[in-house]
Amino acid sequence: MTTSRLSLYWAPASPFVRKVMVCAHELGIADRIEILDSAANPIDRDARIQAFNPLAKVPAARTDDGLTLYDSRVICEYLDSMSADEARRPPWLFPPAGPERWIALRRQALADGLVDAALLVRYENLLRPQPLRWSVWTAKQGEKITDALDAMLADLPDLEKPDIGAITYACALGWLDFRFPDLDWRTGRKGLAEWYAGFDTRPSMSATRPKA
Ligand SMILES: N[C@@H](CCC(=O)N[C@@H](CS)C(=O)NCC(=O)O)C(=O)O
Repeated sequence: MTTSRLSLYWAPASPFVRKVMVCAHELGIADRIEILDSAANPIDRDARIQAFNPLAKVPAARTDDGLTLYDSRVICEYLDSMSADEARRPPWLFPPAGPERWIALRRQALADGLVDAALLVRYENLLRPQPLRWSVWTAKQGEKITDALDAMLADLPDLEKPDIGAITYACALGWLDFRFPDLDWRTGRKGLAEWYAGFDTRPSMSATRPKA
């Protein structure tokens, strides 16, 4: 693999974009990502993003040699593999096939799923016209968020190992604080709150705080 830089459709508040940037910081290659401005919106799709990703969602990326990459899961693994190839070492963030990998990927799926549900609630409240909003929909997405948080509490990653599972947990929790400050997810989940407080001190987290 010869690519040394990546152009990335980026958004300051997206937890999925943040996941990519946290990975880049952990790998020490954040300065090799060229940030492209974008305005992802499901009902006003951004044609610039769509040139990279038919779904017009961020993050979406393109390598120096013209390979387009999406979604966050693919871009994060690409960055890990690119950095490992160049440094001639094993990947750091995505463990090799085996129980450690499946657990890290499962944690990524869980925390991404939490954000998917929370994003649907946000879009429902922000984008859907008031008369069309459905409280049952919002409540049921809320159940998914609660159940995902409980599952995260029961399956805490090693604080010393910032793999893709841990990074995804942290970006999801940071985004809940940012977009749903009244959710109070810490109550009754002391272990998860403490884990997050510890992970959030990493320089990769400080460098990527979400902004409105
Ligand atoms: N599974 C995707 C989710 C990406 C996603 O939902 N991004 C949001 C911003 S946080 C977006 O682009 N929304 C616009 C849309 O839904 O059309 C990933 O992991 O990258």
